[in-house]
Amino acid sequence: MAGRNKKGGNQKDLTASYLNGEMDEDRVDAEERFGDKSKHYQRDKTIKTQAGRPDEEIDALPAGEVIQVHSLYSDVLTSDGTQWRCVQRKTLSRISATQLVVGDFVRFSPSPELNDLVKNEGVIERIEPRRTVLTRADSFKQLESHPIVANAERMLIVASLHLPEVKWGLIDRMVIAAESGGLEPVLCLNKVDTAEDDEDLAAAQVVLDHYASMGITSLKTCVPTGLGLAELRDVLTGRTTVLAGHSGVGKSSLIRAVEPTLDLRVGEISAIHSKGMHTTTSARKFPLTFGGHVIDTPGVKLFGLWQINEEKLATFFPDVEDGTAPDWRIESHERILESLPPAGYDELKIDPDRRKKESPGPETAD
Ligand SMILES: Nc1nc2c(ncn2[C@@H]2O[C@H](COP(=O)(O)OP(=O)(O)O)[C@@H](O)[C@H]2O)c(=O)[nH]1
Ligand SMILES: [Mg+2]
Repeated sequence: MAGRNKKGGNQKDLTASYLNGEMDEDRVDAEERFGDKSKHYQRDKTIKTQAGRPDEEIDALPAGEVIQVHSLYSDVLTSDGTQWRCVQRKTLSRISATQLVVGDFVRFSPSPELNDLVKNEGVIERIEPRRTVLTRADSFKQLESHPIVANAERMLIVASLHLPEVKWGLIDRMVIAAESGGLEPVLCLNKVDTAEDDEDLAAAQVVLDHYASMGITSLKTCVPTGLGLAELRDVLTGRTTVLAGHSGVGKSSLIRAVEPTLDLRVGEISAIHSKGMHTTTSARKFPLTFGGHVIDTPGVKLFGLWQINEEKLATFFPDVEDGTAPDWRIESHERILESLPPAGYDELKIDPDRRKKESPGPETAD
């Protein structure tokens, strides 16, 4: 009883259907939590129960896609357009090493409708294997993997020619994060109207041509004049695209220019709110009326280069390998190489000295 009283408000509603009978494992779990058995015993037992659940039973459940992850529940959209508020089965979060992220495909058990207010709620029973995954870089370099987006097909890497000035080394990092996660990177050089002169623009074009020689496509855009917006629309149509790029480069403006009804700032506002609720990710998926989706990741400054070692990194720098790289690419390669965790890092404990060195001091934090 103490357990139920502990939950308040919203969570109580969600938990009520969760505990109401037909969900055997959770009922057992709720009862055992207050017994004298050790935590380990309960853990083993719930894993067994979950593992024993026949796959075909789960195959028959409704399928949906996670469009936003909150701290207590996730929004799951089914193909008929219904949005469900789903909690993750406790046993599921215990057996799966990875947390639920935006873009995950799931199977869920709809909870019984209690009344008009408590409906379209469910319990996620299974996360389907991910086709692609994008991870977030955290402090202490990439010592821990934090997936933030699953199953996206493309990453639109937005930079502005000036204001703020494009840093090609950071673009390289984003390209690698995309490609290593299975996403196709597309570069979007925005604010081309800020070019100082023809030479300035020509220099940027040389860089874009260099990327093209490595198979990476790019766009040049300008929101006030509409330059490149038709091409941008084509890139976004019919696919799921993650938006990447630093604040101020024009991501929201570009999306609003091709889809006037969509205001990504809404996502930014909700990210601020959810921060106080310890939400693990602020990524959010938006539908496009001309087909396809964009995923905005406000607050994510850097994507993680997860599981990239020196050898793998070299495959992203074929130009450095064959001696055709311009200086900025050589420098960029060196910088990324320096930032990679040491070989065998996953077996290392983070030592406090290393932690001190790498954690940004107050004067460098932004
Ligand atoms: N000159 C110029 N300014 C732009 C362009 N696109 C966006 N901006 C401006 O750049 C600023 C930041 O844009 P915003 O869309 O909020 O960037 P975000 O932080 O990447 O979403 C705003 O003041 C926009 O009006 C462009 O193509 N040219
Ligand atoms: Mg924005």
